[in-house]
Amino acid sequence: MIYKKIANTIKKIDNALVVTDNDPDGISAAILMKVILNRLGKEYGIVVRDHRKLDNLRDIIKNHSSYSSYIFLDSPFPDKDLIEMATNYKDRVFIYIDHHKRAIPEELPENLKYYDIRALGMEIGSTAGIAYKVGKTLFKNDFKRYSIIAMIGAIGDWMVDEDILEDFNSEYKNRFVQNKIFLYPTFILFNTFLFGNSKELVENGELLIDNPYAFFSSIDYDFISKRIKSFYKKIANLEKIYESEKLLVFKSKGTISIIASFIHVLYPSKILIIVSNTADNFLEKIFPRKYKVSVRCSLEKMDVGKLMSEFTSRYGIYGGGHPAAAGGKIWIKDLGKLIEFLESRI
Ligand SMILES: [Mn+2]
Repeated sequence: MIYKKIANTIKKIDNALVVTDNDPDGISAAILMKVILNRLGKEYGIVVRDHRKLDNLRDIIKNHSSYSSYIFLDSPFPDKDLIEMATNYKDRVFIYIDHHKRAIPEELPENLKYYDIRALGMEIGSTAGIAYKVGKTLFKNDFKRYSIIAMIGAIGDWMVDEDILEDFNSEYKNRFVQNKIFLYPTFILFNTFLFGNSKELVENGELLIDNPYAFFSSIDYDFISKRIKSFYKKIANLEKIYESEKLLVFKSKGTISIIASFIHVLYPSKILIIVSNTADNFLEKIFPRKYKVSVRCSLEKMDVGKLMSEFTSRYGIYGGGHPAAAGGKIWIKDLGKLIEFLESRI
């Protein structure tokens, strides 16, 4: 079983740098991985990468060269970069734990442990869910109290699976859940993970279970309230630029991923695209040329992650993601082409 394999791989390492995404799934996965590494007595460090910039893998390894292994969580670095790193650093182990990829690369170096549950053809769940199941493989029912952290990550990616829900229901029955409906403590915690400072959350997250008072004292509530305020302001300022029977396109001033997930709920039968100007240098700030793009879609048989990677490999800068939630970067002049492309595929 895959979780046992991952557990065995982690047992064998001496130390690790954990690299994770800064969204609720990445944060939760990193917290669970910390609990696992702590209990196994491994040394580790953690880097929270900004998912808007797919940080250069080379720099991460170069800046953290004292580690003999690296654990990537919810961090879909391109396969060719992963393989290049593993080939260049044969004395180190690269453990790739994710749920974004569609296929396993044909030639894997021995020291690249490739655990992408989507590529492996397993039932799709969150990365936090993978970390949770690894923890449960190792520490059995004693790990169940961390199921609430797995829930938060899974909700963040809209991927709550039966196993986690069952553990959560049994562990927290009469406290958080009734008839499988997540009552408000889970939502409040989820918002903390969604709008909170990801670095702080990763640093203190396990205290939520081990010492709740210390956890809540560690939260920067001003930071959260500022982000929530700006979130609603951006929603109020969305500008509709295209609408058809199945496609809806908005332009936003800044942050688009959370807005897209939120707005999509209100238009469940449409593919939703949100774009926002983005600049890679000073000149582009004055003369915008690129859009950040976030796509959401719950139409059956559509895989917008695949479509975005197909489109951006032809016209865009980069793109990809999940069947129901994808993103990328395109040239502003190509937005019409993207709309045309998606209309033709619908
Ligand atoms: Mn994820």
